[in-house]
Amino acid sequence: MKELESRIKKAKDLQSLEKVRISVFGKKGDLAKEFAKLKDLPNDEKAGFAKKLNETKTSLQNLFDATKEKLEQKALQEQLKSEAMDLSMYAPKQKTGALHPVMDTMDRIIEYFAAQNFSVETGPLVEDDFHNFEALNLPKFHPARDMQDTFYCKDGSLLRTHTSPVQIRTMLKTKPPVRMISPGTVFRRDFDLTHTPMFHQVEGLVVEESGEVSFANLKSMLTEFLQYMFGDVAVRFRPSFFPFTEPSAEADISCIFCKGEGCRVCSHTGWLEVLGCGMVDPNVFKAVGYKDVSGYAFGLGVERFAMLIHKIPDLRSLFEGDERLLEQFR
Ligand code: 2U9
Repeated sequence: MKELESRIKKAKDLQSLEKVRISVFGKKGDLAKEFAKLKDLPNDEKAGFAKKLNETKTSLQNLFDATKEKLEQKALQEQLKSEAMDLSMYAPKQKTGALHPVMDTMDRIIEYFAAQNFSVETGPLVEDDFHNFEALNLPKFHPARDMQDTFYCKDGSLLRTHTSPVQIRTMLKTKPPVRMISPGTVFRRDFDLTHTPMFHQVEGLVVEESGEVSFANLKSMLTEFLQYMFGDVAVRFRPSFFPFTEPSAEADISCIFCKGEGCRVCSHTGWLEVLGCGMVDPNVFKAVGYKDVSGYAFGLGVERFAMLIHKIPDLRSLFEGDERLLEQFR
């Protein structure tokens, strides 16, 4: 009995206690051996021996349970100590990313038109002469091609100068009606204070049966869009010219900096030009084989929108990757 007690007490951890448990309480353990002696005892000694043995077993079991609890506590304390965190330790600040203001603006524009049932179409950045120019009423040697300073590849392919070829591709593969926008990257050989060789556009196109859409529809649709993007602004349309639309117009909003009073940003006109639009020229429909339809289209530069919305004065800062600018959009 004393020997068994000391065996339990000597266990240093839960593993060694488990071994002791098997050797004392197990099927082939010391207690089992003692109980086995019962059958060989004379009947009158059996009851007394069994009683004593049961008392011994209970007392060993109590000692075992207490020891187990003590060792479990010890193990827990050791685990807590080894896994402890030093909350005063220096931790460098983690930088989190954010959408670039141009992408954020693009997403807002896309969300607006998607909610108005426009499909969102994309196309290749490397285009051919037909989809980028010819089909858009810009035949070879047309003076309007000078408006587009183009990056050409040696094989005659080119970097698209606008997202309009996506509308051409969409019309070539689907029947009218069409209600789409084409957001994306475009390229022009232009690099100065107000132009970068790569920039972003969102263009839109609506085509219906002849007579179903009018310039008035275009004006009201764009007025609502511009007021969604810029808030409580006045919108006006001025006649303009684009080879792919006729009639064409440019849309202005009342200056968001001076509320139309006149300031340096709006060149003291009270107005800011924000997009171009018009009724699709019949020659464009002819190029894609659309008959008896009418439609309107518009195009805008996303960088200009982002600069106006966030009051960013210098276009080039959008492309420099300077964290001091980007940090402000987290
Ligand atoms: C098809 C038919 C017509 C797209 C249009 C504009 C007017 C326009 C400029 C805005 C600023 C380009 O990024 S910018 O410099 N765009 O003014 N874009 S109408 O007209 C289309 C397009 C495709 C088939």
